[in-house]
Amino acid sequence: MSSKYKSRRAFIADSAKGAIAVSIGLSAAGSLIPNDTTANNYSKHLIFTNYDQQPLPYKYDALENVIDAMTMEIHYSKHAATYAKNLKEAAAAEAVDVSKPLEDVLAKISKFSPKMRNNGGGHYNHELFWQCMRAKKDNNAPTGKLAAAIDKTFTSFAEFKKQFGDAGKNRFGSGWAWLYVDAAKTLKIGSSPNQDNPLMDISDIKGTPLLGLDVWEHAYYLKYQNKRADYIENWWNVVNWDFVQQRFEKL
Ligand code: MN3
Repeated sequence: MSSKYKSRRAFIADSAKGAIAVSIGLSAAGSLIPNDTTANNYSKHLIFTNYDQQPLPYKYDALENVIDAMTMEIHYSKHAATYAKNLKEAAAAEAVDVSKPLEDVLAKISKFSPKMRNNGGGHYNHELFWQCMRAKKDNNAPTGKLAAAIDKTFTSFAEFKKQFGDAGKNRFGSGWAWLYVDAAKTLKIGSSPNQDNPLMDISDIKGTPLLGLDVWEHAYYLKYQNKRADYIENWWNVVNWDFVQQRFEKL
């Protein structure tokens, strides 16, 4: 628990109108995101996450041969559902206005509890992750402006996949690999531990995520066991490049 969080909670506890006081505090700072000192490259066009778990955009067996149906079912209905449930508990306890996008909280996550950080990240990351996938496709690759930007930044799609794969393979323990856009509008590859992500003010890598890969063991262990590299290699076949490209073009 950060000292900032303790003081914030103490403030809430001391105030008979805690929720009102906090909401005034937020509006006094203007919108939570623009002109923020964290300098996250946060694009309002990419706000999409609310606090409720959204329906999976395909059936559990849609990614079969890459991610098996049982893994998808447990991952979505147990792991991810629990992040959403715990996030809402944290939001209630910390007087967060859940009618506003979750991204607002992530950008100032250092001011909230570890429960908010872990479950807010967990919920956001998984909501994005499901959208980043679709049924297996041959010769699956980005097209258009995103393909051109990837070639320009990483020299080729093959080199991009190698670097992104390395980010996932080299993440020790649990975490995520990301393709994100930084404040200078440059495509970047990075990874974050646990359920952190580039939107968070505490993150070592900062920007707007375009594509995320879950490398927690729960994402692949039933089918791949210890072979994370095989999971990553197969995962390229189910990446929804249309979705990633749409995000890129909205920036
Ligand atoms: Mn997961």
